[in-house]
Amino acid sequence: MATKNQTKKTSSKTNAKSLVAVIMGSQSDWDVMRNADETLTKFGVAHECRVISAHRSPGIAAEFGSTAESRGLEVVIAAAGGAAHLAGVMAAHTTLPVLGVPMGGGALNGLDSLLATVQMPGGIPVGTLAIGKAGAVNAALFAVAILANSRPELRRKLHAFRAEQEAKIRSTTLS
Ligand code: RP5
Repeated sequence: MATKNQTKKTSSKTNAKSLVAVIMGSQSDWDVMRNADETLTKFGVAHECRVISAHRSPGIAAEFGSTAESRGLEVVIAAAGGAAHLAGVMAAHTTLPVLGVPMGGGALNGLDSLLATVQMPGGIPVGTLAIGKAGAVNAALFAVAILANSRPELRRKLHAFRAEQEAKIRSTTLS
């Protein structure tokens, strides 16, 4: 079992450098954030997943954010619960697009994480997705959409994914 601040997993079929980082405040977020990992894997996007806490490991968070661009990353997905500062801290340290995923559960059922992630003061943007699993999947799809601007193969895969979703709806019958 991976411990806090360890790289949880690096996913790349070709051992290419990661284009997307999926980071989360705690190992307890992994059950939800594995959905982002799986979605990026489905699209064949080289990525890495790891635990970094804005509160418990502020030095690691600052270093990760400030070196993200020079390491070749193009998008950072940051998930956190409670007083969810991780995405905001990442955005403070990098000009790469940062996508925030508020974690559910906790005393306020994710409303605290949602507000903490989405309410960034002007000047330091965080693109905030839905609470929990939907947000994890959509953050990955959003990352793919960003990468697809300069990668026609990813754009084709996104079109195919949408067509597949539509075909499923079209073939749904209610008994
Ligand atoms: C946040 O606190 C994490 O992102 C997690 O969602 C929440 C609870 O963390 P644990 O106490 O389960 O480690 O920093």
